[in-house]
Amino acid sequence: MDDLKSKYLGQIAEAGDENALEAIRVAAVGKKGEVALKMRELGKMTPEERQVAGPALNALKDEINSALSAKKSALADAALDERLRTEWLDVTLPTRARRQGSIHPISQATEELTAIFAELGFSVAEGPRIEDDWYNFDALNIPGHHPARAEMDTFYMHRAEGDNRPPHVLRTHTSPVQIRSMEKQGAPIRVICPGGVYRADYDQTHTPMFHQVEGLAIDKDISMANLKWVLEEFVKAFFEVEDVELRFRASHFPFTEPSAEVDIRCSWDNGQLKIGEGDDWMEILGSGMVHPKVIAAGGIDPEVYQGFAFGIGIDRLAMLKYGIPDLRAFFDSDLRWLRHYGFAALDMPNLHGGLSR
Ligand code: 2NL
Repeated sequence: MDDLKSKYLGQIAEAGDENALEAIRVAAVGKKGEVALKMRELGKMTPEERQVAGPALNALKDEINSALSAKKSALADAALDERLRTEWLDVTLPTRARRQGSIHPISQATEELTAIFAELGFSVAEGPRIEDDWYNFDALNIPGHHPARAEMDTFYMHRAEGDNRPPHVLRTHTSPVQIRSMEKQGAPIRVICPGGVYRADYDQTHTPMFHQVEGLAIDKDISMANLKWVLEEFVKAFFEVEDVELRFRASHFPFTEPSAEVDIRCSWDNGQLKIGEGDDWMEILGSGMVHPKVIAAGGIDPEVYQGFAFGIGIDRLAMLKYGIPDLRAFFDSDLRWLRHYGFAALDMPNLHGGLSR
């Protein structure tokens, strides 16, 4: 019996893993193990022998079992120590790069065109998006009966009962900012006014809020030749082309006389727009010589001063420059488009569903 004990305790001490331990358990104290065989021999013994051998076998069985479980937990501890030793994290490593937000294409276009006009001597002015109807319409020689004033086209602010202030509107162009600039600064003046404007229009090519930049230059001898040069310089710089050709078409705006719509020479080769060359023309802006009534509305003497003005849609400029075919890419909550065009502005977590694709 001492042989059995030292044999199995020795094997247990040597066992390298749980499988080896289990094999030892089966061989030693399993149903058909060596201790069980010895137990069966008890029947052949004399009662005296049995009284000694029985408890001794039980004690042996207990001893082997407790050696097995002690060894089992020692093996588990060793395995854990080994994992702790080999599996580790370097908490000082830099984190995975997070995609940063980036500028929206309309903001990008606004910054670029502002820098270009700054080089041409234009300062920048901003103003309120809610205007009274004098700044938005009357000062711009848009009479009370003009269709642009109708609620069909213009968003009017709700007015409480007894509110006697003049009607207020969401500005339909940034011209009111130029009127305010004339009032504040007087002549001579060279200013651009970029910003959001509102019209009650919504379809494939119109959104109720869009962006415009208007320019104004007033001095004692300003002509349409100055307008043409400024616009040429702007178009070349903005679209990054060596040369452009502009075409002025007679038009009408209440706030300019004469008025011209301006096209740039371009080509469309299987969907690819090239600016400055080709046989096509693309309208990009409206312009003209500021109407004397508008100069007077800005507090400047139209007998002494005259000037030019123009208005350009920024959203469309951005679409043309960055190759974005659908206006809705700017304003939809579907982020795939802006990402597609390299603008990841909305990739910030927790905004529009965060980083999900
Ligand atoms: C267009 C037309 C234009 C102006 C805007 C303007 C401003 C003042 C006085 C006179 Cl304060 N004119 N702005 C002039 C001509 C055209 O915009 O179709 N824009 C996309």
